[in-house]
Amino acid sequence: MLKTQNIYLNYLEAIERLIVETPLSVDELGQLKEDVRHTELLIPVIGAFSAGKSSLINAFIGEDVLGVGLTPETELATELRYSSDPHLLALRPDGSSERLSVSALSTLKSRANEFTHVQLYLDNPQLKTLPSLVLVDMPGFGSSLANHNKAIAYYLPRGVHFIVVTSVEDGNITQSMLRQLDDLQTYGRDFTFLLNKINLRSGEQVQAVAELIDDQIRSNFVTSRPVITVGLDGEVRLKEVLTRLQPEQILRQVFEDRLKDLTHSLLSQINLALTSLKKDQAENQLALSELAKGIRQIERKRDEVLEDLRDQQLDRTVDRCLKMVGRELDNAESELVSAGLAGNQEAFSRIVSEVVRSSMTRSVKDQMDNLSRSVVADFAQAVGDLGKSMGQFNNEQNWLGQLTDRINRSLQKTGETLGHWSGSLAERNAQELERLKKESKWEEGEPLPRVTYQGLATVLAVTTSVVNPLIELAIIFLPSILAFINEGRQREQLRQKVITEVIPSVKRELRDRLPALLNEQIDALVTQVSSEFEREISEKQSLINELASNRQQNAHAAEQQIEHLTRVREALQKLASETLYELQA
Ligand SMILES: Nc1nc2c(ncn2[C@@H]2O[C@H](COP(=O)(O)OP(=O)(O)OP(=O)(O)O)[C@@H](O)[C@H]2O)c(=O)[nH]1
Ligand SMILES: [Mg+2]
Repeated sequence: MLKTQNIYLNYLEAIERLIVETPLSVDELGQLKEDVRHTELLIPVIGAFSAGKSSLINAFIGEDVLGVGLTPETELATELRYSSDPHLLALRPDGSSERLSVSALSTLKSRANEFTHVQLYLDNPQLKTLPSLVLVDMPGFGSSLANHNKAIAYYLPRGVHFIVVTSVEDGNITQSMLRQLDDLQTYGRDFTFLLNKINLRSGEQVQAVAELIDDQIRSNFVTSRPVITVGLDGEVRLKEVLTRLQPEQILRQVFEDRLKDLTHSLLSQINLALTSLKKDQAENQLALSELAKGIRQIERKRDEVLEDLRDQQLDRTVDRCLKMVGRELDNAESELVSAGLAGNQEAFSRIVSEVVRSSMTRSVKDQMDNLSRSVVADFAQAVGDLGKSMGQFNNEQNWLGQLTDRINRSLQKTGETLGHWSGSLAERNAQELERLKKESKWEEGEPLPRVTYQGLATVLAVTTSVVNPLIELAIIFLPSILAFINEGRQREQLRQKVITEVIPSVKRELRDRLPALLNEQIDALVTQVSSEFEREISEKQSLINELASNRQQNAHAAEQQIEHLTRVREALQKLASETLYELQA
């Protein structure tokens, strides 16, 4: 475990002890502890087939464990971890796994379609020195399209940092790679660029390629980054890259906001409790009835928002996404024609699937960003009166503003970087909603059942849940429109075919599928936002209620409780400033 993980766990446990004798509650605490404890930082190694990804990892660990070869070799993404008991687990889509010996790794290539990925446990000193970092050997672009897509779909939202390997033989960054890098950028993921196999070229040639690549990175990405050259020194170079990653800092980025939010929530509960204890019964009753009104307003608003989204926004969102995909497919026209002329169906399909992925990811994410912000603002406006009355009651003027910020922030969270999560949150939440609908015999038009979310349906989780099934569908229907490729056409004929038939039919297919997928995810997002507001309000209700019932039993208790809560507040503030605000690496 990393140092930061230990510090954060200790912090959460200290909070647990602090609040044990108080009416304060934090639902999130248990889950947060679990997440901190089990977090691993996944580092996928990506690149074209034969770029030397597996060889590089083999060199780093000093064992020839991963399969290496001139044809596409790695078909299943393979995670490497340390264990004193060497073995491998091949994981199936349903979450179950098959335990095998390490030597069985090579036999899995032919069974790739049975599994989602492989976890390799090696008794290896190099891996032992990498606590919480998990290298992932990825299939290259050029492995079977279905397997490659499966790996990218799984690791794009989960990887925290990507190592991008290109062979000096390629001469530059290919279109495929540029699209992949674009996806990383959309997901807010950083990467390190390695120019590999430099021992195959002269120093001058390597220099020229490195400069060209540097230009490409500069013109395609906001920030430039060094191109690291690797020859026969892979072991040392990869180690340097990993050392430079600063896992402690990545971990802080993943958890710091959640820990701060939890702390703020507790401090604001303490303030509310102190106010409530000092006010008389009538004032407390008034606050309670305002809070109850707030909950009703949120529920009303939720149905209104959902209806508006379905009736007004959905079509517009679908149109915007499709327009973007259409434009990018048009841009890829000459690339598509070349693949067609070469009679390469696989390459043709790959380009279509990559273009759809990167443009869809970007446009769905943009749309969901806007949508989630406007939904949060709608709910905040719906409880504007409650905001004012809480301001008066508790002298907490900006409660609503802070709540809005917190919800917005958590929707923007990278969310899924936690490697142990099996499915996306949005998926889990959507399933939960379905379960509750069935259980309550819900019918169209009725308010949706309340889902108690275990975490947030973040914008990225939602985007992933829309884009991945779309890509899978795209791969399934593509072959039927690609039969013409083998008919040996001229360039101009092919171009016409691509423009008038292929691109329109891809768009048609997407138009058929996108609305249902979007609709489902928008529902999950709105339900998520409304339940966040409700949770915050009902937390206040139960706190005031509990204090009131305690007070009826024992009038002296109020004084003692005020004293105790004041001490808890001091201790918490001290602990928080030591752990979250002064922590150095
Ligand atoms: N000359 C030279 N050859 C290398 C180097 N690294 C890898 N190779 C060769 O390149 C070929 C491909 O290497 P792999 O490690 O299988 O490449 P990969 O990126 O894992 O490929 P896939 O798994 O197919 O995506 C093998 O024949 C290696 O021997 C290098 O640094 N220099
Ligand atoms: Mg490989």
